[in-house]
Amino acid sequence: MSQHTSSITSSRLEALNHWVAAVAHLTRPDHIHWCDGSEAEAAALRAQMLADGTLLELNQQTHPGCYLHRSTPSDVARVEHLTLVCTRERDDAGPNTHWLAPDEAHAKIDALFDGCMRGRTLYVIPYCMGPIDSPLSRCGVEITDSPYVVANMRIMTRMGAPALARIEREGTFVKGLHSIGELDPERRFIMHFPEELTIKSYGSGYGGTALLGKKCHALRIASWQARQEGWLAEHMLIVGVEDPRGNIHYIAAAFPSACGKTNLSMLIPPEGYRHAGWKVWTIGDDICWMHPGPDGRLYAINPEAGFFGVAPGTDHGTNPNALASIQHDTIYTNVAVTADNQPWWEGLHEGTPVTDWRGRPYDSAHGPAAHPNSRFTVAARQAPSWSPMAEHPQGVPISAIVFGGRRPSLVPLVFQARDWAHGVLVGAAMGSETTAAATGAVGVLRRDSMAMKPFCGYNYGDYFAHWLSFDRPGMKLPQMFHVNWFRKGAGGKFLWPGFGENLRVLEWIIGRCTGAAGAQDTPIGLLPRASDLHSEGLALREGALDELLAVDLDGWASEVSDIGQYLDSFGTHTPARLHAERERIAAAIERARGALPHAKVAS
Ligand code: SAT
Ligand code: MN
Repeated sequence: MSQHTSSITSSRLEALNHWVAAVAHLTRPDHIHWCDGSEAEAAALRAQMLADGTLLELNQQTHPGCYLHRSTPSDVARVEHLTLVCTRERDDAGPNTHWLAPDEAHAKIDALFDGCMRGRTLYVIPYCMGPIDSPLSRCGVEITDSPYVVANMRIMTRMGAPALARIEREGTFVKGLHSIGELDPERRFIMHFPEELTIKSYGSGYGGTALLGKKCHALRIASWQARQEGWLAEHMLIVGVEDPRGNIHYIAAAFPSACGKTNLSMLIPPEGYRHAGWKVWTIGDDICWMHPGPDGRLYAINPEAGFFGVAPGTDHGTNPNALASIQHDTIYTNVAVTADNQPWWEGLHEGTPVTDWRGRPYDSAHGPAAHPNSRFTVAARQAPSWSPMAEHPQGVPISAIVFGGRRPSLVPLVFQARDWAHGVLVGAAMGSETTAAATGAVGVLRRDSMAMKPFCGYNYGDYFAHWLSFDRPGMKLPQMFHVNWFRKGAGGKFLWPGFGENLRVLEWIIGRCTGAAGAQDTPIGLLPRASDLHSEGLALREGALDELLAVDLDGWASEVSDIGQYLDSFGTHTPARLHAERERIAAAIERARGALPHAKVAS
């Protein structure tokens, strides 16, 4: 059903046709192609990209259906300072976003779009975020001049004819206009107009800035829609943990980009757990949309259909499920290749790189062989741990919400919030070291509330209030937790092994939800004692668990004071309840410090 016409005949699609015509008038493409999502269409685009070098074939014996894309070296990650939220009122966007007035923003970016598709094809990509038949899903249409974007959107979303049919039925959709432009960092913007449900992105071909269904739609625009409609659009993985009795608890967990969401969502249980019958089911690795259900629980869907995962570090030991998923039908971006043309990245124990991510002969003097933010794009159903519930139109009920960041010091392995308001504070106060997923310095500690700093489409103060609003009669809300896999000991080494062993922490979390696990009360929340964690078969350095479960009251006193300044930075938008919650904890810390001068509350 490939359409080479400039419009689709249906009166219900009038708004879409008008918009496509207006964009074509502005951008002047040579051709317009309406994507139907078919295999024939994908094959034709692939052939075209192989012919023009956009894609390179990888070893088809070892990696059937796998291709490599090398991006422009200056276009390998998100660019936060060029990512704008354009609301009529500046205050609605808040100090957490970069803001520009809508008129000025449109004028600025439309000048870049003017004539930019001359000599190119304009692709119209209708897509659905979420299972095609789910009432929780939302549709969009991306216009792009990049066939690489089309190929990735076909993996990452439900794209093509069924999405167009749903748009025709519903009449509403998010508009996303994208052009790679000249791929010039000086002529690059990613603009969001939440009031118009519109995205305009120019000058980048990188995933998070070019696959508009992902961060732009499913987080920035959707967070705005979610606030208006009473749900949550979050930067969270969704994982199902099945215990030996066959009960499955679903956990949603927020971590900043490149902090192991994909790994946690596909975790392989440690041997003892596997023998006992524990299983882990993947629902999503990056984005979670949660709606209150009729029973007052929060039900979550993964709006995506694929994984856009970080390649470096993915190996048999760290994420065998991801490694198994990406052996076939995968698009690799900016990885290195071996002499026999297999994809390679740092942390992969098999193979030797001969060509680096830029296509140069590999020389360690030039830095890593694969870019630290090199990625794989793969259909979620290729993961051995993919849950059949991921396609369920009602979503899965969430038992626990987990927040976590890279905190080399202070923050314990895990603690539970006392109640929802405390949990919202814990999420709001989240801090993490920056990673290679965005341009700029790596390893700098910054506040990243709910891991949404780069993705919240409106004022964080209002966002905190929206989170608090779920605490109302009739709701059966998840328990909330904070974890830290990244704590370092005196020698700078990680104290916790992470990866599969994280299941021990998830087991405690589930035990807290069901009432089976014990905890001790501390001023910062409820912590497991060492004896509350299942540690059989766990090899830790002497004293590491005590260090991981200790509460450094002096350190927390200054952390909580810093959190106060952070909350103040959102002015009157910060809910009074959040201030009160912070003050309650500050007072509890002071009381404990008074009782135990300079002491730590040890496990
Ligand atoms: O922004 S991307 O979606 O490309 C990756 C990330 O930062 O999570
Ligand atoms: Mn992400």
